Amino acid sequence: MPSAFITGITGQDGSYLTELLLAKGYTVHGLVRRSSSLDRGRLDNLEDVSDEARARLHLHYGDLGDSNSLYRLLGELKPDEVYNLASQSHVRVSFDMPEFTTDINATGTVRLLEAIRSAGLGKTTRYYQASSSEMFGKAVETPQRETTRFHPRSPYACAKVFSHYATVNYREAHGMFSCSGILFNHESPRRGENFVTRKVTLAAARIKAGLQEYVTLGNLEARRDWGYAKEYAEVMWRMLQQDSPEDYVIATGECHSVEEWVAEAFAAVDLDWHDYVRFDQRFMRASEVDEVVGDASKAKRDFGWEPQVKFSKLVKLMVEADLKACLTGK
Ligand code: NAP
Ligand code: F7E
Repeated sequence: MPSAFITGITGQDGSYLTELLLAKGYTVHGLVRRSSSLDRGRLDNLEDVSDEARARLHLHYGDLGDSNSLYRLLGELKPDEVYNLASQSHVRVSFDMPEFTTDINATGTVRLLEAIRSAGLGKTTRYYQASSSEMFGKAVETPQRETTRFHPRSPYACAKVFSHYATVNYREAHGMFSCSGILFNHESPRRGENFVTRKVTLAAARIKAGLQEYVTLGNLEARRDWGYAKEYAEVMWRMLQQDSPEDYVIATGECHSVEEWVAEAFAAVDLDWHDYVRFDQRFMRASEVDEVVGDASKAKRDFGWEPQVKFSKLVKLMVEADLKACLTGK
């Protein structure tokens, strides 16, 4: 049975990928950070995982900032596949903590790649890097594809560009099966509560349920290509099953403004958003990504990938999940 090592396993994507790999019969090893709380809500609530499958899930303490833990774990576990999903993933926060963000999102990638090589796995283990549409930033062409030049606009995006090229370099220099998924924004009911999509669907649900009065937001004009995280996690696995390592853009090809997301979410609970949204300068960014939209035709051509859930369906499924949780208290 194949085995996988996932960094960032407690995050949105890590939880979906874990469900998928367990369902495929993998043994899954996850890297978890020590924290004062043992709350790992997403992993505690994995869906459709039998007791037998859950017994194949193993969590290990470590950190992308700590080489020793990575070297020890890769040496001991010798996984067939490594998925590097861990990062300080909040773009706005990266302006407050640029050094930490660079250490984890950029240097952390090299620590992990070197740990794989040092364990003697450089020619056998397959590596997936979580690259991001934020790398396109002030985009030089629309839509963005694998060949579009990067113009990062935040410490987060600069670090992701570094890791993207490190992944290419380990492929070219050391012959590793290392590849990047350049994933555009992907959302779900498991999305962190301080990303704009979830912040808004949660607020709409809570306001409807009488638990909240209003929500404060920043730039409503930014435009994003939002897809469904569950579908995007499946692509990560698919990329590692190809005959050769290649990078892929994964996107829906549809672009909507934050304001459109807000309007759709409040409409889903029969409310007019104008009555509930306030502006707060704190949520503005020093340099913004105004608009990104992806062209995923390479993924469609090579392995038939096409998104099933797009904007309206996605907003609706997230609002419904938040409303249900508000009303049932779960
Ligand atoms: P997320 O929910 O924020 O999860 C991030 C994960 O990284 C968490 O498990 C977190 O652990 C872990 N982590 C953070 N710092 C770490 C460190 N120093 N050492 C070890 N683990 C650490 O992010 P996501 O949405 O699932 O995204 C997964 C990856 O894809 C990230 O690399 C993100 O930058 C990238 N990405 C995301 C999107 C998107 O739209 N979601 C798009 C493109 C790329 P804790 O639970 O302990 O905090
Ligand atoms: O912001 C605007 C904000 O934080 C989206 C990460 O997963 O996707 C994500 O990065 C837009 C921005 O996502 C608020 O200014 C307005 O223009 O939800 P976000 P992001 O920055 O696009 C990429 C692909 C990643 O790789 C990242 O890891 O919404 N916005 N008002 C706001 N954003 C937030 N967070 N909060 C607000 O109140």
